[in-house]
Amino acid sequence: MNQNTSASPDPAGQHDLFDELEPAVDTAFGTTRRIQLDDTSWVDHVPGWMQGSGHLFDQLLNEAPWEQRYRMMFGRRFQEPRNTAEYPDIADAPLELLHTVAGALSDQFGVPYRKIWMNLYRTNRDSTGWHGDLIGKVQETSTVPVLSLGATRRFLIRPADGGKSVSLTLASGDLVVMGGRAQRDWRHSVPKQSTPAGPRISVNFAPILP
Ligand SMILES: O=C(O)CCC(=O)C(=O)O
Repeated sequence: MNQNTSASPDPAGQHDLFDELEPAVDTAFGTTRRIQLDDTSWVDHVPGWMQGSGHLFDQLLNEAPWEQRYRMMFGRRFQEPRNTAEYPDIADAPLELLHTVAGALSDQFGVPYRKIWMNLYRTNRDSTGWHGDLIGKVQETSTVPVLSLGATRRFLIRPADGGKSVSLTLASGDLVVMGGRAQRDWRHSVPKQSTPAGPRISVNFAPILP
C-alpha cells in the first residue's frame, strides 16, 4: 500500500486512502451482506469489493465514451440527469481491469457478463429514477451486478407497485447485486441529494441479450 497519508480528505468521498491501493477485487466476496427482498428477490451489498477503485474511476472518467442522452416523455424531449457510456461488447472495452472484473463476476454468478453500461453522476443533482433493467423484460430472473466508483451515494430499491424502499449507502469499490425477480418485481433508483457530492460512476454488467 502506498503510505502517502498527506492527501487531504475529500468530503465527497471521491478519493480516499483506499484509492492508493493496487486495484484488485475480492474473489471470495467475503463482505457480502444479503437482503432478502421477498421470497423470490434479493439484493447483495458487498462493501469494499474492489480495492484501489480510484484507478478505475479515473480511467473511466477520462477514457469512457460519455454522452448526454435524451428521453421522450409526454411528447417532449428531456435531458437525462446523468451521462452514460456503453461497451455493448466487453471485447471492445480498452481497460484490462474491466475484463478482470467481469471475469470475477461471471465466475461467481455463473453468468457470462459481456455487456457494460455506465452512468456518470456528475454532482449530487444527477440521479436515476425508479426503473427495472431491460433484462427483466426478457428473463424471469436475473443477476445484475453494479460496481460503484467515486463519490458515496444512496441506492434505493422498492416493490414495483410502490411501498417502503430499502436504502443502501454505496461507497467507492462497493458492489451491489440485484438477483432473483428483482428486475421484474422491484424498482431501483439513485436519488438526487441535497448534500454536495463529487462525481460517481456506476458500472453495470449484463449478458448479451437476444
Ligand atoms: O447507479 C446505480 O447504482 C444504478 C444504475 C442503474 O440502475 C442503471 O443504470 O440501470
